[in-house]
Amino acid sequence: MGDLSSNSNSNNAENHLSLPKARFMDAMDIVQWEGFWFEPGLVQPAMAFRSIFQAANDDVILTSNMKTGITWLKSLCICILKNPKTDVDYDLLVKDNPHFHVPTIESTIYGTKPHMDLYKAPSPRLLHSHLPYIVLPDSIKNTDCKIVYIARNPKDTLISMWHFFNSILHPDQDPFPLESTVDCFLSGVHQYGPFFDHVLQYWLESQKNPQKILFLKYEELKRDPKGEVKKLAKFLGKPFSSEEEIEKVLWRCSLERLKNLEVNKNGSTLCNVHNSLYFRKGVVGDWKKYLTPEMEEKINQTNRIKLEEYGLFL
Ligand code: PAP
Repeated sequence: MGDLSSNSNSNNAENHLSLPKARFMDAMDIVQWEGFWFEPGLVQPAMAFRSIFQAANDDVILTSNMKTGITWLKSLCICILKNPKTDVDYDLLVKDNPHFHVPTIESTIYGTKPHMDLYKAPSPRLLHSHLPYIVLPDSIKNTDCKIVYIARNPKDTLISMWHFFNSILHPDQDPFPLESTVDCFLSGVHQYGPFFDHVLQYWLESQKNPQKILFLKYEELKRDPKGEVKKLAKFLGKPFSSEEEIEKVLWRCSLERLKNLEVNKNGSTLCNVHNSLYFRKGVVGDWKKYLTPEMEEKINQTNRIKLEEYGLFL
């Protein structure tokens, strides 16, 4: 089995010695903090984020578990908030991958030294976090900044994760068996897991405070892109002024277009992960090609117990 551990793990060993530990897929150590699992090197940056970060009222914080469509959401928000309206041909997405423009706070900011100075970033700041709601800094929860969460059907999320982990293995390493990947996913012992608790926390918070947290579903974005993107822009206080504007944003952020941009075909942004790995198929129901009926039923059962009970259908 391959080793997915990052180099930063040993540097932060002292920060997680007392935390519960497990192995993810026999390939990577993970530790539990505040009820969720993280690669060890992420715990200290996540703690720093929680204690140091000061949100501003006009910040926009995107949040997600892994592989639920954040690259798409980042792209859409870049177009809505960052591309100047006065220059309709200017397109930040051509210059860099969306993960470059919208840093993932715990890893990209607090996981590097010296920390990037977030306070010099132009307003409104557009940032992202994979962290569960429970560990977000109080200043995010207590200021007027907005949160947008993107959720995705657990079966497609799992298959997307499985492909991603297989694609970063060394060529001589065997792919991860799907069956044990399903077991890890359902037991919650994976990066940012349990998946279901992560989604549920944001869902419940968005129900309590819909002005502050917009809860989007990947499948809805695929089914009704115009309607969902209109909703997003309105929530961000930047409603579209014409149908053409919406069409343009959707085209700019389409998977086919982003995948074929030079910067995404050949560049790399985060931890030497090749940009092309963020763009695969983007098909709803892709899981049908891979999961057995038994695996499907196990996931459906967990979905029913964990999410449908709370009125959330993914
Ligand atoms: P991350 O957690 O590594 O950042 P994230 O962007 O959340 O990944 O999810 C990746 C998924 O979104 C991939 O799904 P797939 O494996 O099922 O294909 C990827 O293809 C999909 N994706 C990326 N960009 C887009 C886009 N512009 N439109 C639709 N889907 C997209």
